[in-house]
Amino acid sequence: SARFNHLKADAHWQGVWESQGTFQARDDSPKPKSYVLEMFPYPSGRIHMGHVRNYTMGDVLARYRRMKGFEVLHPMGWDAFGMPAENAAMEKKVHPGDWTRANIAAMREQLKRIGFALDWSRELATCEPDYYGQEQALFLDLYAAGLVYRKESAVNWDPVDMTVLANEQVIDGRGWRSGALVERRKLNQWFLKITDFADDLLEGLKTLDQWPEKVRTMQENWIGKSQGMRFTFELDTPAGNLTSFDVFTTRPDTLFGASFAAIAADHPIAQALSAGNPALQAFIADCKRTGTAAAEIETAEKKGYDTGLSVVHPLDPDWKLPLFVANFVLMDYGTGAVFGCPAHDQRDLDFARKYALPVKRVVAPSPEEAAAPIGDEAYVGPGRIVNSAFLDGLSVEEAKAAVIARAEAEGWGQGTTVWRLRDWGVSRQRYWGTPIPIIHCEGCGAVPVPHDQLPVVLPEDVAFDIPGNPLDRHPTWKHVDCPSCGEPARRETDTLDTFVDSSWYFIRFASQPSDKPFDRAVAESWMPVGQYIGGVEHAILHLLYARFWTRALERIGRIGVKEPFTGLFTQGMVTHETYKDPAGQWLSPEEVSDGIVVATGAPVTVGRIEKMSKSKKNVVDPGPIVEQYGADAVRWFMLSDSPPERDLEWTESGIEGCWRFVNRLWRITDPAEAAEGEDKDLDRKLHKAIAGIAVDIEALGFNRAVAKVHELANAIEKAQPSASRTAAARTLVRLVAPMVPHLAEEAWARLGEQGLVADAAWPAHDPALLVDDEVTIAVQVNGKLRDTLTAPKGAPKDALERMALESEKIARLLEGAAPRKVIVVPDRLVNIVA
Ligand code: ANZ
Ligand code: ZN
Repeated sequence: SARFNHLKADAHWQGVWESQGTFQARDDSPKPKSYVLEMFPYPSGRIHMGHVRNYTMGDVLARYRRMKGFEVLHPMGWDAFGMPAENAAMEKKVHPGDWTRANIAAMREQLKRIGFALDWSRELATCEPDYYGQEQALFLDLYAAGLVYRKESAVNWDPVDMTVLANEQVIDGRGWRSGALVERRKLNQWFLKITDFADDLLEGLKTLDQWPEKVRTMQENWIGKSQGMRFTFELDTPAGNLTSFDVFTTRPDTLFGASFAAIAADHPIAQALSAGNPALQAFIADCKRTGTAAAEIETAEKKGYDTGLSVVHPLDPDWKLPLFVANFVLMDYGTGAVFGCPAHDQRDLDFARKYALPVKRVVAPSPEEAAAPIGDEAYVGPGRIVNSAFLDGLSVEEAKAAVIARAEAEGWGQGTTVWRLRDWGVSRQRYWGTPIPIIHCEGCGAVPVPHDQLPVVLPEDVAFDIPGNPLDRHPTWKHVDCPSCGEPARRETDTLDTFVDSSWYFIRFASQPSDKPFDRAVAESWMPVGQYIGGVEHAILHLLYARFWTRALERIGRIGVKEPFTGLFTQGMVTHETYKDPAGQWLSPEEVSDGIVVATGAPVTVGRIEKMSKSKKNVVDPGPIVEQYGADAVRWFMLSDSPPERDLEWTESGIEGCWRFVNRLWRITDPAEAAEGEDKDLDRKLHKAIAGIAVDIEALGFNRAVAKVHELANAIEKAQPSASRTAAARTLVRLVAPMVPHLAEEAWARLGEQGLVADAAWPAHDPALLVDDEVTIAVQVNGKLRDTLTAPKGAPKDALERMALESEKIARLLEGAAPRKVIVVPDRLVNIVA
């Protein structure tokens, strides 16, 4: 039939793949293995266009690799713990588990409707005890190995909701839900020793040459290795019994530009000075009200309290620097104390301008600028040291080394390596997460839950009508006997950060026995993930935590892999136009037609093209689109036009165009009757497409692959009937199979081919046909035509001469004698004078 019946074909082939287990990955396969993974979704309720784009890319690669003879693991699961389920519980009075599982069921059906080549037999959800129980086992193994510890640490506390807030839940210093001013509170929390691996995580980045440069740089900066110096400032007057304190700097070269010293609000010296000093107490309390997010501290107004004390400059005993307590100095970084150099640090400059402190340049980008004044911007670039006694004329790096050498020789400081990376705090005071498998006993301390008592299962009967952690106020759950001494004890009521759940799910996909987290040998047969695809929003934390967790498992001997993802691709977003009505309210695309509001006829203002988001109402739900146009048209749209790393604008005309093209493919892949004859030009185009599309898919250049399919389709349509044309039309089915698999299966069956196109081999290309323009060269011996050669157009003279002499016929004629002379006319002939 002329039209591709997508409704029938989609359902039919999805059913066939499922019933035949086509995409089930076999652990014991003799084929080489390939692991293709997309970041698993959070089960928010519906699949969105971003998911469709992400999973379509992975799907094309997975299907292509199968055709290339690999045993492919391409699994799917659910990152199912987290806040939104608890929010739904509070707002809609539905249990987080019910909400989550219903969402998973709905989203699973939606994904199946798009025909992804997924191994559903390995599906997992992190909220189920068979997953999180194994995570608890791993957590305890890491605990036993000393990679987990507990310490007191500051959190953002919402005094109205009586809950701890994540940094992103603090907006302008207020709780996102309650609007209350957030306080800093100290709580005992669990930490994972990611800092133990800082050097290795940094070094490992060098091996990840199939990761985007940008992501590697982001990770490098997050780990933040820097060379610095610690040194001691002597106080001119003691603070309580304290007479000195240490500062940490990454810029010892700027020491002659110092104009003040500053300590954190919770520094012991600030604490000592605050006794009997209400003004300082008030200042310290004010500092504590600011959140802990670094970005917040960066943007917050710099404030200080002048202690009236001063410190002695270590390079000049007569030079005194005033000592402040400052809100931008953090207690848990470096030593909680700094020297301020306003000319070369922006925070220090803002601070100095506010408190009228001296600003002295000590680094000059050029000799002419040695005395150039500093305006509103600190100079942080390279240059030569000025105004700095024995350092003058040195470069920044030389001066650092010189100051460190002097400090070490004189005994007031020493060089250090410092990391920006902190240990990973994993405690969350929430219900919907993996319970931390620890029991607190008054006599024994923190006792691990014995392995045979895992999993520690979340209680079902919890209430969300009052704020706080439901686990904490559950009447019975936390009351248990100590596994060690048998006395009454209390369960840990914190749950794990959901980033823990996503730090090893890819290993569990590879192997999921019921009695342990994974089987080492099986997991290693699949790992590492060869191609990981996901959003750039996970470029730092998720990827770093997964790299850490894998290394931690490697260290305790559980797996012989350190880098979990050898290839990484971060895809762009799906965008859409935005619309507003005359009153300035956002309108959804369905409410708009031809520039007017459908319901009222009022004119519409078309706004910017932006990432699809609920808040701007510019979301297009893939569900109905798939029904209307078919899975293949939607998949084709996702791959077309934009390079996959760039944003892709969703348009109605775009999807219509894709639908038309799918129908065109349906017609083209039906070569009517067998025709005779060769069409060299079309052969060449076909083989170029075979080779080129393979290269493009391998490089995730899907839009280029799509363009090549278009070119080939045009060429086939234009060609006269011939055996070449028939072959090209038949081969085209396999070339588009990874992208539009339903159409391809249908066309494959129509051609009378055996089995599934999903199981067919990728067509082979003939390298000889890839040569662009060929010419026929006449080869003469003593003026007589003896042979012809096919050579690339424009081939150089010496190459043609060599080809001619290597020809069998010619060699026979010359009988080993060297030619007297060879005359070459490029692109035409070679005449050998014997
Ligand atoms: C003097 C100086 C001069 C600095 C200069 C910078 C530029 P990164 O690179 O992020 O590691 N610092 C040290 N401890 C701090 C703390 N607890 N809270 C806030 N700031 C702190 O930053 C290191 C620099 O941050 C250190 O180097 C110190 O300021 C500041 F031209 O020392 B610097
Ligand atoms: Zn005990």
